[in-house]
Amino acid sequence: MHWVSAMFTFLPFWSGCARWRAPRGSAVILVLGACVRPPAERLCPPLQEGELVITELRGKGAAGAEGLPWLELRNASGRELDLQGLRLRFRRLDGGAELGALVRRAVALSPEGRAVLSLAEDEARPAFAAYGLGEEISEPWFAAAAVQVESCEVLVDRVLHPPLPETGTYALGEPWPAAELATRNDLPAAWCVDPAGTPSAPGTPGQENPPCR
Ligand SMILES: [Ca+2]
Repeated sequence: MHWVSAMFTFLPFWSGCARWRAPRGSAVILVLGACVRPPAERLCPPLQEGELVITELRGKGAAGAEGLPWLELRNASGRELDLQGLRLRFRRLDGGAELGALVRRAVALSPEGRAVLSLAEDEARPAFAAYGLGEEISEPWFAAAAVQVESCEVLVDRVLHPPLPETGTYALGEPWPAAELATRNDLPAAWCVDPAGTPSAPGTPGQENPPCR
C-alpha cells in the first residue's frame, strides 16, 4: 500500500474544525481538540473513481472572501450530479493535521461542468464558487498537501500538490477528454502554475484551464 493511501486509511475519520464557533443551541462536542459538527444525513453521491476530478487549486491570496483558497472540480461522469454528501479531505505532507469537510446542501453540477469549492463560509462565498466549506475548515493550505474527494467509502479522486503559488493557481493543463482527466491529474508534469487573472480573481475558477507551456 502506498504510504499516502495508508495514511488516509488508518487515520481516524473526523470532521475537523480549525476555528471555534460558539454553539447555537445545538450540541457541540470536543474530542481530542477536534470540533465535531452535528452528524449530517449520510448521503453518498453515486460516484465511481475518476468521475469527479480536481483540476485547479488556489492558495490564500487577497483579502476578503474572494482571496480565500478554493479548488475546482470537473464533472467527468457524463451525468448530472448533486455534490451533497461529498467529503473533501486535506492533509499536509509535512505531517500537519488532517482537515475534512462535507458538502452539506444540494450543489448541482452538469455533465462536463465545473464546481468551485471555496474556504469562504457558504453564505459569504464569492460569486465564482458553488459552495463554501468555511464553516468547517478555515486553515489556508500553502504547504504541499494531499487532497482527497470521497463519496462515503469511494475514493473519487486524489491529488498531491506542491506548495501553492502566492499569485496565480496550480492548475491541470487542459484540454483533456473527460475520460483521461483522472489519469492525467495523477501526473505532476501535467500540472503547472497558471499566472493569469488578477490578484483578487486568479486562475480560471469554473472555466477550462489553459494548457501548460
Ligand atoms: Ca479552471
